[in-house]
Amino acid sequence: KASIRSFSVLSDEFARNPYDYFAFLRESDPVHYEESVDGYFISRYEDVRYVLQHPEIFTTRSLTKRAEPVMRGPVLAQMKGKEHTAKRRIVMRGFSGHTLREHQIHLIKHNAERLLLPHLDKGRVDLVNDFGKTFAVCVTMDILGLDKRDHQQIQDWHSGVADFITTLNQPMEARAYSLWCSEQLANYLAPVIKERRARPGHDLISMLCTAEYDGMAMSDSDILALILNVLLAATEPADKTLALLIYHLLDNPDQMQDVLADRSLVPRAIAETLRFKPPVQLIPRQLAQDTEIAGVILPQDTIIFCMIGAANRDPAAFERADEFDIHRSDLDPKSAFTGAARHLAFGSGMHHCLGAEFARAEIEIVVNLVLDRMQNIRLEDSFVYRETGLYTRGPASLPVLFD
Ligand code: 2IO
Repeated sequence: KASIRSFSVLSDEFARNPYDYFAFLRESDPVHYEESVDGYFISRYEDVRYVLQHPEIFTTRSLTKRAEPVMRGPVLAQMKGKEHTAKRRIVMRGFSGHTLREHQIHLIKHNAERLLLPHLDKGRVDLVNDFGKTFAVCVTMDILGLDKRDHQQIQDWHSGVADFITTLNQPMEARAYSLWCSEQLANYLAPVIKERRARPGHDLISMLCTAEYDGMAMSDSDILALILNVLLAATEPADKTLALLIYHLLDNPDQMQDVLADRSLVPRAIAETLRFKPPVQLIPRQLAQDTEIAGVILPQDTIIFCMIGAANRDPAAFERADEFDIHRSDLDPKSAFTGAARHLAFGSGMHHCLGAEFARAEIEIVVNLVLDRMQNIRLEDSFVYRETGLYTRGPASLPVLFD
């Protein structure tokens, strides 16, 4: 199917169906060099896990170029030591702080119901473009405490910023547009930060404004970077995960029936979707020293990309790894959303996704609502399934019909 000399992660074939090439990469080219990005793509489960669990060797320094220009300051993934522990805890409290739990479940439900309602009489909805994208950005805006009347604006600027981080060779004009979007977000958020410092509420921005690190309040630019960090990390993968889950249940009618009959299977279905098709397919790292991976010696400063999708389908880690099976015995829905997860969709080690538990709640609530309100849910007849994205990846659209 592919040969080492001609294969490229940037080819049209790979973009159409990367899953077809994962076995070739793991077996024949586990440390694949890509000239145009001057980086190596790591595809074996064991190697990817090792990389993610050794942040002193495989650093996040590459984010200074990949993310910082649009994030306008360091994100959590770039931090370490005391600063990382303290700031991660501050952000984490905004997502899952025990006093606010009920409130968060309520806001997820409220947004899902409000945004689904206008489509229910029609018997048709595109779960990505008519619902998922708006749902994802509205939930994030509620967590942050932003005015949802501006959701379209924020969604557009978010897309521009996400494009910068997730495009491997971004053209110059697109880059300029991304930087412009980032600037608009900064201008939009500056007066909000000012106001929350003066009159804090219970939202995440207020928590960032009032929290102290090392006995000091955070600067406006530190807060801005963390707001953009949350905006991106919470929004970008959410619509993709929802659409991937619904698609694979529709594609496996027996498993759809099982879930409809027993909703306690929903967390399993989420976890299996994340293993089978992680919405974040790549995690970049940069070498602090000369290092060997799978027999290949790479020099200090080398950029590498962990291929999460390929690692999650490694037969060395999962049985029948290329099959979508919510009942698989090597998947534990209890640990799947914690640092002890076997699949690598939330990363692994010290930077394991802090929003994992929130993501589970968000997807669980919206999937249950979709299945409750849309009887006899099915794909539109003429629909041709297509995914887009190499870095963050998901269905381009998912038009479903229901009674
Ligand atoms: C925002 C890729 C959407 C994160 C990123 C610059 C840092 C970090 C991630 C995830 C998901 C995004 N990286 N979340 O891979 O915060």
